[in-house]
Amino acid sequence: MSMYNMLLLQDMMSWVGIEASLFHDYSMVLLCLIGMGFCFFMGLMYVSGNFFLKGYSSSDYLEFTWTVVPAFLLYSLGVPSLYLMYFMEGASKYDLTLKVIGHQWYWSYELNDFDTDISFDSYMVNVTDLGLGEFRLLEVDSVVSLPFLSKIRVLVSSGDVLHSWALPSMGLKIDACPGRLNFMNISCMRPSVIFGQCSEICGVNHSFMPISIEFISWDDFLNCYVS
Ligand SMILES: [Cu+2]
Repeated sequence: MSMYNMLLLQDMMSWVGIEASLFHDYSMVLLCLIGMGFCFFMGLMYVSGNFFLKGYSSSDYLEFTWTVVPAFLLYSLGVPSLYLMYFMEGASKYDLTLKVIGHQWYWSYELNDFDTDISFDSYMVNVTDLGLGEFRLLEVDSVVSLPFLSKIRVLVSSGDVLHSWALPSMGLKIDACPGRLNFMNISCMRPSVIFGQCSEICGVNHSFMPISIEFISWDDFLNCYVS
């Protein structure tokens, strides 16, 4: 989860998140190298008073290089970016569907794959009711339990205003729009508890509608909801 002294992204719990995190690292390295190169040549020109470029009028080789190298760099950013975009929405078969509905200011969840439909509301736990080791502004009264190592389709909508269902450690954020159904798939790699928060300014209690999901085994999941 996110801590006060963290500089980079959180450790990712899903394949999509890991791929997104790696792409972020690659882009940052590229950005830093381009920035350093730019500063170096600007500094060189400033310090030398253009001494090196005196009498330099044209060069086919230089023009070829400053066209091909940036094109290659853009290509190396664009291809993995497109690959990642399709990877995020690519799955066509799901083990389970979770429906998420944003409200001012709580989340409602539904699981409709079983004989009896399961639906519940998830409210933030008040600061005064927190137990030892629990996290302020992140704990909820009804945690969503989902099986890990499974493809889960998440359908997100809203009952009133715009919300956003965001789980940073899954590399996931979906807008919850009233009258519209957005979807994305999640797949967690290990048993874990994952926290998130609403990421769309949705009203005065926007900061008080956290998301908490625990990923458990299929057996525990079926015991939890079906039996
Ligand atoms: Cu919200």
